[in-house]
Amino acid sequence: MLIPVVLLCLVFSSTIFAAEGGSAKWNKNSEGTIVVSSGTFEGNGKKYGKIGSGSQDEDQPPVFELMPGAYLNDVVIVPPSGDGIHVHGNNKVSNVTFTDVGEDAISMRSTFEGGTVIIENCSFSKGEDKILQANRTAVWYIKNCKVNGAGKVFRQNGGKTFKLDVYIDGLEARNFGEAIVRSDASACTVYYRNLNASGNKWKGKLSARQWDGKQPPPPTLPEQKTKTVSPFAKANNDSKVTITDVLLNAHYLNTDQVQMYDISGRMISNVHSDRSKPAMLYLMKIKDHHRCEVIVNLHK
Ligand code: ADA
Ligand code: CA
Ligand code: CA
Repeated sequence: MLIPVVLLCLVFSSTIFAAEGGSAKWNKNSEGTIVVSSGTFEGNGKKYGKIGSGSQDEDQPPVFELMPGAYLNDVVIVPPSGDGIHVHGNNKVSNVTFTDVGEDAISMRSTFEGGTVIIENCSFSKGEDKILQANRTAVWYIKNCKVNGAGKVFRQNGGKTFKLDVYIDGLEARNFGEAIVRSDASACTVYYRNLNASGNKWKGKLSARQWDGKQPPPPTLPEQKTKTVSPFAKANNDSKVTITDVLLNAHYLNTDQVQMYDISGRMISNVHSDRSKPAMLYLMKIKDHHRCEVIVNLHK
């Protein structure tokens, strides 16, 4: 059954829908993050980044936020690179160069239900700790990538047991401290071929198997189906938008600009406190001339 997940996404007053971005629907949130809500953001080799501190601090904003089904192609991410690229499932990241990885490079958040992530022809330099971070059940396919400098290339946190399948076909990894993949989950399986790595490959309870590229078949992505409905529901000073079953990716929001209430009418504050948890939003009051956009994701 097709259960639409409705995502409420704020588009701030000076939103630009420029030629850049190709077929993508995207906007910049108040933190400067480029939120790609659907389609493919074509960067044409341009530089993005200069966000956050580039340190190991958590809670830095990402440079790109790829909503479920959104793709990113051909960008260079320059420091400070903040929290890199956030993915949510059924995303493709291709031809992306990180010249100096920040807290991490690509992480799947736990806001949505996960899905497949393909990372193709990307290179990651100067990472201190993690390059790829899995916070949700998913299939990851790492294809023709290079890492130069990392603690671990791929990390599922200790104490986490959710299922992960990690396919590696073509990875050159240099100057990493701990392992290519570190996971304590026995439900984490790595299938690999064409791996050129100079150190310890695996750490933890995962199982790693040589892969012939055919069995299991390489992961694929579903057709890009994310569709925007109701182009813009305009909200003026005092309007309240009432939507049920809204899953809100809370860290888009700047509490100075938006007041949110839960279903009992209690104001929700401090929405930044845990970026990995979605907030259920039922009532929303939007100040000034900000607009809101409702997106129905047909993958769900
Ligand atoms: C830490 C943190 C996780 C997650 C992760 C990440 O491991 O404990 O909740 O945020 O970083 O994705 O960067
Ligand atoms: Ca982290
Ligand atoms: Ca991170």
